[in-house]
Amino acid sequence: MNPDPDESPAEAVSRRRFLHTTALGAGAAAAGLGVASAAEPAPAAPEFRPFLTPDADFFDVSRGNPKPHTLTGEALVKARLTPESWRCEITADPFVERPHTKVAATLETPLTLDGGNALDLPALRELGQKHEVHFLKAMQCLNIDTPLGQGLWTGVPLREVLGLCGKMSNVRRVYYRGFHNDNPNQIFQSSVSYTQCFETAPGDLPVFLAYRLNGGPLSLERGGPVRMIVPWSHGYKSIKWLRQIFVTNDPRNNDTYAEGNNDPDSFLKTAAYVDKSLEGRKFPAGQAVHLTGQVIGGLSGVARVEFWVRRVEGEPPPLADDAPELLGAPWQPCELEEQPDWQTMLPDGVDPRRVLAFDSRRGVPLAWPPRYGMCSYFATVKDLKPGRYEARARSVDLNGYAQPEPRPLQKNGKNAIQVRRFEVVG
Ligand SMILES: Nc1nc2c(c(=O)[nH]1)N[C@H]1C(S)=C(S)[C@@H](COP(=O)(O)O)O[C@H]1N2
Ligand SMILES: [Mo]
Repeated sequence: MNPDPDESPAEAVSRRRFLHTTALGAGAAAAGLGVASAAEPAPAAPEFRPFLTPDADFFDVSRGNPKPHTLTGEALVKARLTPESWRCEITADPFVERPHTKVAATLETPLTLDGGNALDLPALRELGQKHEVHFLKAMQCLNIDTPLGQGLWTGVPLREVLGLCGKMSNVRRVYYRGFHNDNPNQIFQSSVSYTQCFETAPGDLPVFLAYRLNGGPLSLERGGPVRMIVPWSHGYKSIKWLRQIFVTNDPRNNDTYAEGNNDPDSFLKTAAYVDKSLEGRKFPAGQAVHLTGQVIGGLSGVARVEFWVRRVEGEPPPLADDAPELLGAPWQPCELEEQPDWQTMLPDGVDPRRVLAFDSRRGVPLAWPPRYGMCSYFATVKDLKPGRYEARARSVDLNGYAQPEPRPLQKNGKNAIQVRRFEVVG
C-alpha cells in the first residue's frame, strides 16, 4: 500500500497487523498474510474485524523525518509531545492581502508560550468536565483504498477551546498545525471555516480536540497527547500532535492536502472495502465461501452493500468502474454485521446515549453503520464449482447511487470497486 504519487514522498504508510485476531484465531491470521497455498477448510462463520480498532492497530499515515512519534526522551519533551510538556498556542494570523483580505483577524487573549498561557492538558481536560464529546469515527485516508481503523474519540469542541481567547474579530477560517520538526517543508496543516468551527446543526458533529481514544489516552503514534478530529472528513483534516491553532481572515483553504491536487473539502465516502484476506485463498469445493469487508457510512449514508462473484478463465483484464459487465452484473445483497451491545462495546464510563450521532434516549447509532463510522458486512457464497473466481462488493447510498458514483474523480476519496481473487479446488 503505497501513498498516492501526488502526496509528498515523505508521507509513508506503515502497515500494522492487517487482519485482527478474530474468534477463529490463528487460521484466519495466517490467511490474512495471503500465504495459504493448499486448500484449507473454509471457516464455519464469517470473520469480522473488531468493531473498535485498538490504538496500536490503526494503519499509520504520518509525514516527517524523523516521524514525530519516533521521538523519545528530551527530544519528545522539546517537541512538547509528552502529557506534561504539551502546549498548544492559539494566535491571530496577521495576514492581509488585497482585495480579498483588507483587515487582519484579532483575538482578545491569544494563548502563547511567551505569554506563559499556552493551552496545556490540564486546562483542556478541565474544559472537558463541561463540554466533553465522544464520537465513533472511521479514520480513512483520502488517498488510500482501505480504512485505517475505527475508534471512539473523546475530546473538547474547538469552539469551546477558542472561547478561552475572548472576543475575536474578522475571523473567516481556523488554521491548525501539528508538530513538524524544524524543516518547514514538513509542516502538516489543515483548516475549517469559521462556520464549521462555531456552528453545528442539531444532531450534527463539531470539530474537536481529542485526548482519548477507545477510553485510553491517545497514544503518541495516533497523534497524542492531543489531535484534532474533524468527524466528517478524511484523515488529512485530523491533524496529529496538534501544537498551533490560528484564526485568520484569509478565506482560502490552506490544507497540506490541497497542495496534492486533492479536494480539501471532501467528506468521507460511502463505500464498501473488501477484506484483502480473501486474495489468493483456496477453498475446497462444497464448502461455503465467506466474503467479508467493511462499509463506511459516508456523507450520503448506506442503503445496502452488494456483492458479485464471477468465475474467470486465464488472466482477465481489470474491469473499469463503468464497464458494462460490472454495471450489468447480477449484484446480490450482503448482510451487515449486527450492532454490538453498546453498553459493553463502548469504553467504561461512556454512556451510549451521550455519544454524538447516537439516539439520546435509546443509546444506539442513528444510522447503521454509524454516520462517518463503519461496520463489517458479509455474504456467504455456496456451491461454487472448482475454478478461479473474482469477488467484488459495492455500496449503494441513500440517494440510490452505487459505488463509486456519483463523483467523477478519485481525488476526493478513494472508493473504486475492489476485486479479490480466490480459487475453489476439486
Ligand atoms: N501532524 C500530522 N497529522 C496528520 C498526518 C501527518 O502526517 N502529520 N497525516 C494525516 C493523514 S494524511 C491521515 S490519513 C491521518 C492518518 O491517521 P492515523 O495515522 O492515526 O491512522 O492522519 C493525518 N494527520
Ligand atoms: Mo491521508
